[in-house]
Amino acid sequence: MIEYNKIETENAILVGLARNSKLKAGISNSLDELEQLAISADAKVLDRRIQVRNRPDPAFFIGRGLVTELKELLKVNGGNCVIFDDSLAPAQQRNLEKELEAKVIDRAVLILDIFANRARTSAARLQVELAQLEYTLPRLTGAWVHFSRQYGGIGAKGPGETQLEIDRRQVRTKISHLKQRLKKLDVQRQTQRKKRQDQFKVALVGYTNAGKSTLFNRLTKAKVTTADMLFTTLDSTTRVMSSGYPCHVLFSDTVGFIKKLPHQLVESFKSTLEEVKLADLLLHVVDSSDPELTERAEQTRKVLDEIGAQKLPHLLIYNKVDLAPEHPVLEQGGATSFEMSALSGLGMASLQAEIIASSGRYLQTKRALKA
Ligand SMILES: Nc1nc2c(ncn2[C@@H]2O[C@H](COP(=O)(O)OP(=O)(O)OP(=O)(O)O)[C@@H](O)[C@H]2O)c(=O)[nH]1
Ligand SMILES: [Mg+2]
Repeated sequence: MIEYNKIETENAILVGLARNSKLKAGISNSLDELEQLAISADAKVLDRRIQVRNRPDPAFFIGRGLVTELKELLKVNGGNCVIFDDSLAPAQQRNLEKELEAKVIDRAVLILDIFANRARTSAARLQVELAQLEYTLPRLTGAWVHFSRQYGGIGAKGPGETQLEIDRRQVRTKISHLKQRLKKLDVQRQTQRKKRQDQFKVALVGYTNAGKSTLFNRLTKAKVTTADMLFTTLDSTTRVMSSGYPCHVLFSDTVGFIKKLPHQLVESFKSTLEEVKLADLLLHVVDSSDPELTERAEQTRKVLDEIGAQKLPHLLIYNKVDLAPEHPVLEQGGATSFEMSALSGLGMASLQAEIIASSGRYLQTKRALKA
């Protein structure tokens, strides 16, 4: 992946749109998350604005009044970037950049940028690069190129530099090459998966930072990196356990989900997310101490829906109960739930007993089918 030399750090203003004033508090939480994303992408956040407006302006997304205010704010605070919480149409982005004379990006670009920085395995790097190119293709115009050349930084990593020299056709060719390479990797994966046919497959899913990797490490004695930040895990890790289980149990730790995960990423990570789709049991991990617990669990379900994994049997894991013994109870569609702390180990025994029981039932069904 091509790395851009950072020309200057982004000093950014965050912008969110609330359809009505009742939704303002939710948008404010969303901007808190956007700020975390911005910080993860090495930007500095100077200020934020929420505009109440029942529909986005077709040309500028926000109203002209706010455009003028942002221009002034950028000037006064030495800002050079505006980050929108919602997806901008290519034309809105161009108009805003022209008017504000600053770089304009949206949540999707930030997420793509963080993924580009953190992807380690060749599959993850190819998948991110593909997603970036798919995102960039409709935005390849003189204006966009001009600003990314001028400012560098967020959104200019990965294929950013290439787009300066090449035209759409070349980007399309690159996309098709990447797809071919990913297809080859997919064939290798399929072969690996065939070998796992008799294993009981358990996949951990959930919003980013819920504690999936911490739980995965407890379940498998692995040492996957865990950290209090968004998207620590990008590449899936699997471990097979047999001791104490009636059959081999394959655990997979996967990439976390987030609100407005760019669809290009979901699309290009499909083969990684296949681990989830092919699981026999999902552990949906939620952070009990998260004030946005209900909404974020819903977002996870949406992504599961998008990848066709919504009907799989699942357990609901209220993690981090050490921080929030009193947490909201989710509508869980008949799923068994567990209260636990992956950090301290509280509640592990009952979860493990349930996985042992489920894998036992799986083994019985397999045997019955073979007989
Ligand atoms: N207090 C407390 N903290 C926890 C618990 N489980 C995880 N954490 C912390 O929460 C943070 C995120 O944990 P991870 O396991 O990295 O979360 P993840 O879901 O894998 O996150 P991503 O890979 O970024 O999507 C880390 O700082 C963990 O130490 C818990 O039960 N209690
Ligand atoms: Mg993780």
